[in-house]
Amino acid sequence: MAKPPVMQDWPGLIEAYRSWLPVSSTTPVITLKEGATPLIPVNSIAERLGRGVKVYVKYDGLNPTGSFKDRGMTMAISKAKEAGCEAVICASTGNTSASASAYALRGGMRAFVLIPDGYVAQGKLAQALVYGAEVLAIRGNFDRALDIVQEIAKKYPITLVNSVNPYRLEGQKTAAFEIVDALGEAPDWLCIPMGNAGNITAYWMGFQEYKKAGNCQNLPKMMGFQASGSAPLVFNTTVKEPDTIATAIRIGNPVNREKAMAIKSSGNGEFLDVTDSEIIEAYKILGQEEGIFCEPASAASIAGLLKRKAEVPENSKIVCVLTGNGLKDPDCAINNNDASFHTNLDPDIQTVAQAMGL
Ligand code: AN7
Repeated sequence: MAKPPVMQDWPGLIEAYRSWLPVSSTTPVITLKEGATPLIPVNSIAERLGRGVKVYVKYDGLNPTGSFKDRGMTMAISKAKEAGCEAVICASTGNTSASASAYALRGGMRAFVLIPDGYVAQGKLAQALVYGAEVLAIRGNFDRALDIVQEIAKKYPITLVNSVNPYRLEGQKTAAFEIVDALGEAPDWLCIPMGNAGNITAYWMGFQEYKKAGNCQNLPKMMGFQASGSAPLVFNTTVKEPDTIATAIRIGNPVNREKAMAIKSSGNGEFLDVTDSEIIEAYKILGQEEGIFCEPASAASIAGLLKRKAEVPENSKIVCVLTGNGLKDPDCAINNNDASFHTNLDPDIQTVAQAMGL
């Protein structure tokens, strides 16, 4: 009998893609075995598009701390460790802080995380606290927090692990490698939510490197989506008071703006905004029709694809990136679903059977 594939064989993305990454034999590899996330067909979305289109989601919410940030953080923290660093800092809408906290802990470093007070989803805040980070909540938004941590990292011997740290993008580009390795080619479209635009930049790097090496023949069209209330890249502006239910991408002044704009001006990218209600509609479709629970920011990739339905090429292959796990934001889930939830029932058979409609 053939031996089944064993997940334990997966060494984490630095080992898996070592020759593509700026690591040497002496780099200490700090890993939680991130990467190797599934590419799942989503027929409910494909059916809405018709014309032979195939749609997959790259479910990066299955990473060890529940988001794609782990791909970048294994690299950033390993390189920080290699450089002898003892503390890291980041600003975060939640996922970066969760990931930085976990990887810094494993690397034996302190983690300081600055977050916008009241605008980080419960699951993410819980993670930073559980992983023992020093959590600093400011009365200000993410953009302000990022300004502060950039200044602190300049002044003190603390390594910045936001996506201005180039090792973050190096790690994150492996998601593009995994997609090509799984499909045998690049998709026609890659649909992805944008906040600071680090991830879209990393994917673009990954696809380009693979194409150059002959691992794929084509490059995907990069479809970047932002929430309408926080869409500085779509409208080519800075948003002073960004607002959206998708708190992960509640960002008004993206730090990777120029890199994102370069993708767009090269003719390989298109940016579009999606409203909160379009995000929630996509979020519900994934939950109710696919059994896939992502966080609202991630659902922007599906919302954007559905909004661009008329432009999808016939028989194309599309990958939507689900950047974060739905469990991160239980409040959003509880407030946005169509489930029948019967509460305060008398604890007897008759009442329960009646509530069941029997
Ligand atoms: C689920 O955690 O910026 O365009 O501080 O958590 O690379 O910024 C999170 C961003 C998409 C946007 N989806 O990625 C942070 C943070 C989820 C996210 C994005 C984020 P970028």
